[in-house]
Amino acid sequence: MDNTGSAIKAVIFDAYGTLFDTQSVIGVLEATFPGRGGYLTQIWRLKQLEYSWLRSLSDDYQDFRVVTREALRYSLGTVGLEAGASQLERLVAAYDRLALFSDAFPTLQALSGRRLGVFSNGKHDMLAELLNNAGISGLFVDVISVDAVRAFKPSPLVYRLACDTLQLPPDCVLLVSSNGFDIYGASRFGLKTARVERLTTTELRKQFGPEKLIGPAEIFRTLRTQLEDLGAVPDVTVNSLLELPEAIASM
Ligand code: LAC
Repeated sequence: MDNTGSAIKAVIFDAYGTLFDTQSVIGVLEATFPGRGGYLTQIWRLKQLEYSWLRSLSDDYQDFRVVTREALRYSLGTVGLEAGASQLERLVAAYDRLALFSDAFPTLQALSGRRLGVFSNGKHDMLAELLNNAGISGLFVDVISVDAVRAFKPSPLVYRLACDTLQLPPDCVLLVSSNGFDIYGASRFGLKTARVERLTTTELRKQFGPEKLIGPAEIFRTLRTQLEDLGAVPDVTVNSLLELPEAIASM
């Protein structure tokens, strides 16, 4: 599969937030709850990840669709909204049709000589829907779901699963992710990491200041788009997936 002579033998992509834009649920939320789509989008995603960590740490695993549903129910409930079971399901299904970031498809095509995979918190059925709806399932050799070890990122169990599935040592696997907690976990486990920094710290800082109105989107960006300050440093940082093929060529 890989005839590039590179030290990197497989490139695995995080799904939610890296290949796919979790902010794209705003349309269906806004259509369902007019005037509330913006903040619901942020609370939902923040809570979804928080619940993944809570369930993983408490050894009380439920798959990512369940966690996504629970997080949405929590988000609606805290702001005084209700959704019936079928409406809740329809909203959760928005996670099956997330928008593919515009830099994803050309990058995956440019890397087609390599062994490419998806490595995600999503369970296989959820990932299959997502990849099929975006028309990119054929581009990946491996689709690795944390569900096999019943733990979520950044548990070391999931990075071990990735290496075991690929049958490769960690330093031959490159994880591509925009999620700071994923870069942190993968790097601690010994994987090579490429961080996709779509929003630089300099640009983020410009959004803040005494005279600026700060909303949920800005708070989300401070919490989920930046490198975690926990000591792990990615092997490469790119501002767009489009920079990835050249970055990998030099690894
Ligand atoms: C994923 C989460 C981290 O795709 O968004 O694994």
